[in-house]
Amino acid sequence: MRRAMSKQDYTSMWEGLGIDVEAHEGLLGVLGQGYQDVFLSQENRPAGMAYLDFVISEIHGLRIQELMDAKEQGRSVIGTFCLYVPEEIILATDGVCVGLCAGADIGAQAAEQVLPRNTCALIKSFVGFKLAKLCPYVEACDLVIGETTCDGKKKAYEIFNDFKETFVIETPHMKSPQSMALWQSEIRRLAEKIEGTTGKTITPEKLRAAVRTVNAKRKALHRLNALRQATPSPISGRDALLINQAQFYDDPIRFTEKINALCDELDERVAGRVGVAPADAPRVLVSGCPMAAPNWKVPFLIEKNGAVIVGEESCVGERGTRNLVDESGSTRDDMLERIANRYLDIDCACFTPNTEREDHIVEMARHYRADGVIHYAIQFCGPYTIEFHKVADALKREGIPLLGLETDYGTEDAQQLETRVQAFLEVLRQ
Ligand code: BJ8
Repeated sequence: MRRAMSKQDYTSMWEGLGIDVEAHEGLLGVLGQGYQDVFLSQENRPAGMAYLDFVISEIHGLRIQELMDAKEQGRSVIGTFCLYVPEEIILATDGVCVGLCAGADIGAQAAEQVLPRNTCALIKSFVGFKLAKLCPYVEACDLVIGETTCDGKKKAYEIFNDFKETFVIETPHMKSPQSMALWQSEIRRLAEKIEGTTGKTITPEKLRAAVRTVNAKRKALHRLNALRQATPSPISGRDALLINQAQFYDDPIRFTEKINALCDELDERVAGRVGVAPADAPRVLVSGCPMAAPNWKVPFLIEKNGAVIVGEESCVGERGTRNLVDESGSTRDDMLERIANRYLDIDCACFTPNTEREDHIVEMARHYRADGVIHYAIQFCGPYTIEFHKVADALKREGIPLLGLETDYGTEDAQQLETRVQAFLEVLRQ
């Protein structure tokens, strides 16, 4: 997003990573404009969002430089695609963890050379970014970790592995004692692989410190979420989404400090009833597939039409941060077990049955006093498009209005989506 932001020239760093600098320049130009329209055009933003503007402005610049510096110091960079990969284990080897799921369709053409066209946009995006040489994060990684969540991802990793070493862990699809035993052994296998890659041993002390670091980050995000219960909401849904997206790239300790400082400011806003939208603006909960950066289309459409998003039931949102790891373990195995327990609680639609997710959506709608729910599914995503039916039943039983949207990363359907969003918000206003 250089055009809008960073002054420094990182060209030689990108060239060293094998990035297609010309195509990458085009990407940054488009994203810089999008950022301007979606975020910087908002009125009455909290001052603390300046930090997030800075993070995003340097997301392919200074942050990549930090990763290269870390590698220089003998630390490894490990990429992940999914919430089921515990960041704690990577941090315990002094590694840097980066989230690689991509939210732009710029590499889709390249991806379609190796993937069917009717693959979900998220998968096409991460494969396309690699094939089109557009992502400095992937290139900086010493290893990437995949998981057997949905069919599309697990098959795409076989192809991705031809271009970048990808270690795949088996995520179960049910939450039985047998699944837990499998999952715990997969977590131990992952820990051994990461130790092998980084050349560092995971000690109980390092693992404990890593658990505390990630728990502190999640607590800061819980604090942010709690503040969004207020009317008027002290922060927009777009900005909250941006924070949730940035947590996958930024240094966790610095990020936690900055989000806590932002929450101090939001505390004052709540006390003074300062909000980003009028008190009678419709309050919307967004639920569904993850919105990886820079996928901002749907939240922008919702908020530009006068509503305020008060929560995200998503992996880039509350599904990703809901539970903490129990910090009480004393041995390495104890702690790995507690980590496994926490991660198997995540209610991704790849699990069956997945009634916890229905319950969480209803709970969140009540907790954030949402007037309605907008369910967002990426086209061709089997788990979330199919689970929509169950979600709709659960919300109907509770009398909570629901709009279901299915879309991709393109802009062709923006007008049609906006018309549907406007009609839904009209219903909420009445
Ligand atoms: S824990 S949601 S990050 S798997 S949108 S690729 S499900 S076809 S991203 Fe996910 Fe982990 Fe679950 Fe979260 Fe497949 Fe659907 Fe595409 Fe998806």
